[in-house]
Amino acid sequence: FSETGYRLWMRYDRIENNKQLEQYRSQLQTINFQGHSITAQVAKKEISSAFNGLLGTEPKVTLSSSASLLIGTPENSPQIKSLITPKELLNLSDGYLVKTFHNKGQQQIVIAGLTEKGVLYGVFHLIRLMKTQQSLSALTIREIPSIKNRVLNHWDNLDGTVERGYAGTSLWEWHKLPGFTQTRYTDYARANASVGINGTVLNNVNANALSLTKPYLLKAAALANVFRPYGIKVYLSARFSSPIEIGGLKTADPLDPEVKRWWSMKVKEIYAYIPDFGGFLVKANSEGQPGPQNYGRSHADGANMLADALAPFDGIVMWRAFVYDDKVPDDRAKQAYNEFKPLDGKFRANVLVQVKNGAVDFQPREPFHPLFGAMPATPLMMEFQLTQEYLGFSTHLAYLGTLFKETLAADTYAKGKGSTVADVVTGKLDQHQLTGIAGVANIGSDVNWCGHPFAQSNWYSFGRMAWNPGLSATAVADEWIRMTFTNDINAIATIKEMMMGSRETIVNYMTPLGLHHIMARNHHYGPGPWVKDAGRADWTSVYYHKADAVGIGFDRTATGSNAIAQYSPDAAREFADLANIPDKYLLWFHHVKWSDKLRSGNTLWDELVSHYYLGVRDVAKMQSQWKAMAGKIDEDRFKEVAELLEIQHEEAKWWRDACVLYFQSFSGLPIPASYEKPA
Ligand code: GCW
Repeated sequence: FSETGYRLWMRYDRIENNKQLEQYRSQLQTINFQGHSITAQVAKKEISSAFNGLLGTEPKVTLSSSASLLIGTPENSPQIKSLITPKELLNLSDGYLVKTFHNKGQQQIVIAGLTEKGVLYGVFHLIRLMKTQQSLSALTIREIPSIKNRVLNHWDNLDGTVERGYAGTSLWEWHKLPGFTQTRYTDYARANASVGINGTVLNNVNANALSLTKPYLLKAAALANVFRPYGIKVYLSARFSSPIEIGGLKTADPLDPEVKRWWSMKVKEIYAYIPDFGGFLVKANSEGQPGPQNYGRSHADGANMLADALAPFDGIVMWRAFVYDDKVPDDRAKQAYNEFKPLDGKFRANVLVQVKNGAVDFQPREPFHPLFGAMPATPLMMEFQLTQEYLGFSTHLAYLGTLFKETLAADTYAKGKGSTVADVVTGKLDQHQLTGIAGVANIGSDVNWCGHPFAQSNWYSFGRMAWNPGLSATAVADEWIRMTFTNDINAIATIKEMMMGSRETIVNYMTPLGLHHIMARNHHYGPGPWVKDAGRADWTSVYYHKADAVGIGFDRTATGSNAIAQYSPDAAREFADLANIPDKYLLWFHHVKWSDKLRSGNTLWDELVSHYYLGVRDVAKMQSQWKAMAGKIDEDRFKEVAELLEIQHEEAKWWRDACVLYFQSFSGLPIPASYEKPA
């Protein structure tokens, strides 16, 4: 039996630490688990397989109020009702309590939720505590999700391909649905529920209208049936021109009464098959997709028309703000703000505007999107990309928890210092009840789901941070390592160090100091700073780095595109001021002379070169760190990561050499002597 990584972070193997094992066994002898809903049933199943695996024994089922593990809601369990105060349950929504009580020398652990979904999440929390070998003796946990809709976006096409997917083909076997549903769908749901993900958009935002026809709706309904017990709602990407393509109408104009009627009927039909359908995700008037602007209408007109159709069923619209068009002769980074900011307050109550973390496109590093904080009257949803389109696909090791955290913690200054992006997304800053966060999935048919064993950590950390954006990237990495690889303290320290530096390392050998979008054309794998497209400035790398004999970088200050003015004055001031802007955003906002001195004392040229060389050296360092993990990790995953790191090292050199030599053709400066010898 080889370790393929299929089990993700949900490996229920016997706890190796004997003392810990004995303690858990003695603390968990009997269980009183109330509830009969489909959700309670899967929670019971989960806890039984976790106990069987981790402890090698199952607690005895009992109805006794003194069971060592008491699980339920105040509604279904009189014991829980008497133990938990109404105050503790206040605003718990789908959250939960995990508490240890001590009674006459007896210890009792209680998992309580207001809803059975909350109970399920509490069960997964207890399993996590055990898998990470935490003490259960004094628990006082009260967890409430900070964001309501925590959703994966699958860019899966109906033909089984996945746009920007690097982990095999689509998980959804459309041709066998709805008749056959594989057990893998259940494992997918378990993994999602274990980190609190509660929604999934099944199909690509570059949508095919066929996905809204009856045969495909029935397939989606079959998936929804599998996911429902795990508290996961199904959503669909809606192609805006569907009324024409599958409805036989002449127009998709959102203000046309026939079009409105068509969508209402369509929505009604969907709810007949999927009673808890989540709603629509829409990419409109971007990269050639149809949308309301085709009819001279605004994004709000389009979103509101769909929102009205969904409202009677409590469905929502997630309307993407990722719009750009080469017909708009301005800095592409400005377009979303220019189109959406004027629409603030014009959307229906069940519309979320979904904004990518940065204004260009899921780069290894971008400053936060200027729309965050700029649309106080509209709930904004965060969109992160888990699939590594611009970060080495599933070949390079990139833990993105640090990227998520960097964006969430960024200060928009929208309402003064401390107005973080996280506060915008959680609705805290502008008191929104409807909140959401999306992760573009990195999941496919690969045996290990995500391609690279470490890519699993991005699915995991997305879920954990969607639940609680306050979690630190280190804490999440720590959990994930313990659950996925080992509880060995030394191994954890080493692997954590690799993970925590991994994204910065990629930034260093790909796009240091604020450079962006210099990847090869179309597929975005490998360097392409020289790329030129005769027809389209915005598909040209040269456009983004703007290297010339004087220097390099995109002037987005007042002397350039002035994209900087889209940020609130305090944030803009920091970015505009060369003395204050963090180096990591320098060339995003400024065109800097090759000879200018940076904070480090180096000239820009020397600093740039040093980042490229550092990136390569740090991959080599990861390789030697990983080598030391031999014997501490199962052989299969050890070998896989070692070999992928080998490829990554080669490709980091490829990036470094390509970029340094290319930029040198502008700077005309030598590579500093200390770097002449390749690492
Ligand atoms: O990052 C770009 C990708 C496209 C993608 C688009 C989007 C789904 O290169 O493949 O299309 O973003 O987010 O809409």
